[in-house]
Amino acid sequence: MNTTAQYSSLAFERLPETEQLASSRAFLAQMRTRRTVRDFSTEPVPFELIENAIATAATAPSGANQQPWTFVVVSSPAVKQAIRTAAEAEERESYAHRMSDEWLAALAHLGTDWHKPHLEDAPYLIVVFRQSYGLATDPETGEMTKVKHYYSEESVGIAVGMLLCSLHQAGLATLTHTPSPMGFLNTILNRPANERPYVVIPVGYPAADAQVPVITKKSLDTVLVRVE
Ligand code: IYR
Repeated sequence: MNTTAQYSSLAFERLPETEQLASSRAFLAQMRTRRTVRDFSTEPVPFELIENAIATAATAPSGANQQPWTFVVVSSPAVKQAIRTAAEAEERESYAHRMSDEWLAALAHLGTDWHKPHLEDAPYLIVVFRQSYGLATDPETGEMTKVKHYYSEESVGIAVGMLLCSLHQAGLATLTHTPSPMGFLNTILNRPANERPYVVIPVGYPAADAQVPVITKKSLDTVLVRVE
């Protein structure tokens, strides 16, 4: 018997099946229009859209409900420029020397390279940090102690998925960008050692002439396996 858990009744609205289907189909159709965008307009975006997306992400399930995430929202042109400069320096090195031929070949159809103008053009960068462990004050000694976090990679991945859905639903474009290595983000954004950069997400409107690579998604019958 768990002696510390406390419960309340679940608030759950059972929908009629027709409504379930309509809602599920509408969401699918909406999500199918999402594309990763690399060409951003500098047009400003209402901050509440960013705030609501982060509030949505923060409802995600997480290991032991530890919510091991921090979302840093950057709109300062000087800080965006610093991030771009550092990211491009790393990416330049990666594309030239660190990525294998196999990796470069796998990416070729996306047309990416080390240039990252979107890091300055997009009105907001959401930099997501994963808290690899937590920090708590020991009530007896008053000292800061480390708290182990469980499944933090999975937890932050789920939260980022929900963040991307919310931003798309709000009519915004995103790019999931992972410069490698990303340690410079701790320095520029002054984040503590328990926070590891997870992904940089430029957010905004697509540029008027934005181009996207022609790609397809795997068909349902190749990704869905039924065991009945
Ligand atoms: N981080 C690099 C390279 C890159 C890697 C993968 I895997 C991609 O799907 C796309 C890009 C970059 O951002 O260009």
